[in-house]
Amino acid sequence: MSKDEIYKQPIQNIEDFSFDQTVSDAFDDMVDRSVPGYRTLIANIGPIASYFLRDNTHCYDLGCSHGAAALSVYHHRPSDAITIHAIDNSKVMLEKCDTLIKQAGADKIISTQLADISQIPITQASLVILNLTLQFLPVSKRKDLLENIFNGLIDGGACILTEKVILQDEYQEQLFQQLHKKFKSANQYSELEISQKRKALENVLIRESLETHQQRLTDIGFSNVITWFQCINFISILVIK
Ligand code: GEK
Repeated sequence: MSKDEIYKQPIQNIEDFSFDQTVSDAFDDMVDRSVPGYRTLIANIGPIASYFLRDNTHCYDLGCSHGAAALSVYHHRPSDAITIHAIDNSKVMLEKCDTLIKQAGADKIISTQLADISQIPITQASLVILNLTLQFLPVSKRKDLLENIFNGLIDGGACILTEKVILQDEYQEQLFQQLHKKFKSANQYSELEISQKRKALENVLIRESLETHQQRLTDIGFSNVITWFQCINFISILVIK
């Protein structure tokens, strides 16, 4: 795993963050050191999946990156009568995902697809995972995607939605921004790295509040919207049809 040193040196013109080769090379280190609780999320997605997966249905990992969530589901699958679709629109991220899936011997169960998640059909799904992905989709496209997921889920099927959120209360928002920064500093990111990365993400990762997510999901028709995980400003919700 390459160490994430992408923003270590001063950069004159900071470009918008994108999931290119440099990011793919450093991704596993980056996500571990930047997302509080990432390993806990991945470790729990599999067991949660095992509760919801049904034979002859599909599981979708949307914005799969290197396939960590898809592989967690794979390792906890209740049977082989499911297909896991690992989908990402970054060619380089998906190539690495493919390699890791083959290394795990999981390629009979997990199929990968290079696609924009706002353009894909979702059918006969018992579980859909959006682990830190919806935040990268333009806000205007989020409701359509979640409606597509709702329509593609079987009754009792679930969606795991993990997001970095914005807090509605100004004091709490500032506090959690600072606490997230402390988390990154504790993981050996310098002030420069933190501020340059923040700039690169500012137009790319658009946070919404937990309340906004909950309202949208309820409006779409999901019967249960339950927060099952939170670490600072990273929240994962279990949404059940
Ligand atoms: C994990 N879920 O390790 N269509 C397809 N993929 C997309 C789109 C889109 N429209 N927009 C962004 N992506 C992973 C982590 S990372 C989160 C998810 C992060 C993809 C993008 O290429 C990237 O691989 C992923 O979503 C977001 O459990 O890096 O903070």
